Amino acid sequence: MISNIDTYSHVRGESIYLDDIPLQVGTLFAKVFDSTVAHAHIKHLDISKAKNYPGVRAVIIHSDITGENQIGGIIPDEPLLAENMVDFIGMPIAIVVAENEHIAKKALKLIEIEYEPLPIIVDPREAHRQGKYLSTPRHFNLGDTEIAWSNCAHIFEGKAESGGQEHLYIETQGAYAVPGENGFIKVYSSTQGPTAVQKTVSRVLGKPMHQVEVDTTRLGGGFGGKEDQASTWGAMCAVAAHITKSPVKYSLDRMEDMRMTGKRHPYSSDYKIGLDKDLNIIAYEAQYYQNGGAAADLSPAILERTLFHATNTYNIPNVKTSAYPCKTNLPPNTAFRGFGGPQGMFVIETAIVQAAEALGIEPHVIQHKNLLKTGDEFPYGQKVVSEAIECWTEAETQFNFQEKIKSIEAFNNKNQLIKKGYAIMPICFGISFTKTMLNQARSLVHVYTDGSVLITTGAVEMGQGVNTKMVQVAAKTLGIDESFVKINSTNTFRIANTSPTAASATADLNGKAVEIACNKIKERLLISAAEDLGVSESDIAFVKNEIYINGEKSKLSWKDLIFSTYAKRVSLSEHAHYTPPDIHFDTNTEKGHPFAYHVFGTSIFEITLDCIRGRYTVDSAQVIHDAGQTMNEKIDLGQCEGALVQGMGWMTMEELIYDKEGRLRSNALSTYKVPDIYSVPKDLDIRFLKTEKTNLAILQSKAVGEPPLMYGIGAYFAIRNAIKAFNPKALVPFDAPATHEKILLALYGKYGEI
Ligand code: MTE
Ligand code: LUZ
Ligand code: MOS
Repeated sequence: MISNIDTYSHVRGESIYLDDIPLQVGTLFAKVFDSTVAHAHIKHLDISKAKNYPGVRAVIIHSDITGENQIGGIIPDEPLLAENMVDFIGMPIAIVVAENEHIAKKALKLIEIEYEPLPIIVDPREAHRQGKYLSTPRHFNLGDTEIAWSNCAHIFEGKAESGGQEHLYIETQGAYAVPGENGFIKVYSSTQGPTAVQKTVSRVLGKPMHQVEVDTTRLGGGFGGKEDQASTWGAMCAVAAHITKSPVKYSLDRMEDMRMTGKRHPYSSDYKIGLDKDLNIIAYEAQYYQNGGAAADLSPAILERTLFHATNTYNIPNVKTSAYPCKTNLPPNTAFRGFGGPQGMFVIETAIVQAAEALGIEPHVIQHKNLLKTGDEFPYGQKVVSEAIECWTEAETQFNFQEKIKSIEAFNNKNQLIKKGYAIMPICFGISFTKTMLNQARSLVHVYTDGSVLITTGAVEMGQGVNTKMVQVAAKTLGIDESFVKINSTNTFRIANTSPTAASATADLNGKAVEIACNKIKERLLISAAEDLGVSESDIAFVKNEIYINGEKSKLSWKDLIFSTYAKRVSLSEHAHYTPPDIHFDTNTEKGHPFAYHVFGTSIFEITLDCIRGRYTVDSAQVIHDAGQTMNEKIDLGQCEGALVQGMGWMTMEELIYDKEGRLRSNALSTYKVPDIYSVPKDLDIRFLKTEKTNLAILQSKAVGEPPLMYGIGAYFAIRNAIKAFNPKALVPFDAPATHEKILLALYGKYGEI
């Protein structure tokens, strides 16, 4: 197993991000003039003073756009620049292009605007009451809940709220557009979706896609925030470069980024859960009100994934769920690690906890009883290949769960003002883009005459280690050392029509494409080696840069073979395409087989709550995670740790606050708290499930990017458990995040109904 190939340049500060690209002479800098009101007609806009300010080269408004003023990916409902309306605070209205950022900032202040205010909606339930949706609501059904209710021994109903989440990638959004000859433009973009940027630039400039090259070396984090929202800044720079005929760069400052870009969707949900006398969940209904913001962006797809994950890892025979994509006057919310799945899973966990509390039993009894088994059916029709019980059982035994409960009880009996709480959080996450079309990828592999190998894929490196995995796949397939393989930047001229690096599926899709290309080259090399060595192909193996005959090292090395094959005028390059088999989904019936496979896992959280101050420490998070047969333990462990803590942040401390005017109050790191090193569980013990089951993942190494985020939901319920240990009668609404303030109010029964 190799270390992340970026380690060396990262620690030396030598890795190249957007801001490290040397600028061409004559580069100009863009800044956006954005709306200060959440919903209004623009009565009057005057850019003349800004335009005449010394050092300003252009002030661009919607009418200057040569192509289409449209950036909506799924639904064309989002202008790049506002026309006569603004729909959220932070909506771009004009682009100032100047010789430096300082001048651009000064010029922004000279733009004059008058608004005629319109009613503002920030609450998704209010949008729902008014029938304001971004796309059509969706409904998933299994069995018949109406009949099932009458067979239930226990029925509970309630409401759950989960907040938004700021991506807070360390590298903010940005792009650098450089015009070339004959209308060609090259855009360096901090994007998860180079093709999305290419398409958007082509659309707003009115140029064919072959005139637009997008190049991405790596991102300082994306977390979904750059799946499609990077296109905005790429398009702005491209428009500005086109108009000024100069290279244009825009790299957002932190407050611009927080104000103008979308986040994880806040959800407000209703649920109803029914159990039989043996605690089998036999019916579940839920309605999800998704706070989508002012334009559709990826909301319809995110909404769908909420429904896919509505029952998390439980087998429920009767399910009726409805999801509403509510249109509000907030920045369009977007992809964020988990993509609506976490929001759905929080609601079913809430329902189970409410049922358990009402019945006076521990939630884990209900959770355990209802875990998915292989052969069960998801509400969307796919049959389960489950590791749910395996992960749970391993977690229980390896982390001495029963003893832990006893020692927590003993602790709580001894202590009045300090209480411990615990929760167990099993997860199940489907791997594949739910839009079947996006499940495809391509690779380009060149072997040079010195035996070194260069690969390019559609995958974007954003810290998740996908480039390292691609190098591993190529090296393993070709039987050479990883040091022989280099991976190139992601570039739309080398690899066309890429799906975004998203859905945790990047390594699978692109890795399989690399494997196919390498195997095709290897087939030709085998023929060549058999000729050179005078043996049959089936006797030959490529091992550690050498060619072996029946297990014996031959006189031929990898390098010799490459040159000899080149000399025979045989191609040493390959371009390959991969798409996973047998996936499909019918949105008319809402049934199908959308996922290549599922990832499972179980986390156990223990926390200690200071019941005077409402402060807590997370003592431990112990996890059994189903990584299949991991190809890189260090990288996968890093993904699990990062995702778990990011999930905890969403559930416990990151409080995104928009006021009634639609203004983001938590608009800087002084008012928006993200987890730091002290928030990390003191004992963070993540172990991989040992499994022999086969799957469709690359080299059997299951996708790991998003699933572990949902472990963080366990932290929320562990805190609740401790609150209840202190004050069993406390009415604690299910209203995440569980901030210290809310915890303190809850401890003393002051945190009423939501
Ligand atoms: N890890 C790091 N360090 N930085 C990131 O931005 N994004 C996450 C996850 N892990 C992210 C990350 C998200 S949202 C996804 S979908 C996956 O990585 C995407 O990469 P993969 O498909 O290669 O797992
Ligand atoms: N993006 C997307 C995603 O376009 N489709 C998905 O299914 C998805 N899932 C997770 C994260 N991003
Ligand atoms: Mo991840 S939310 O699929 O970028």
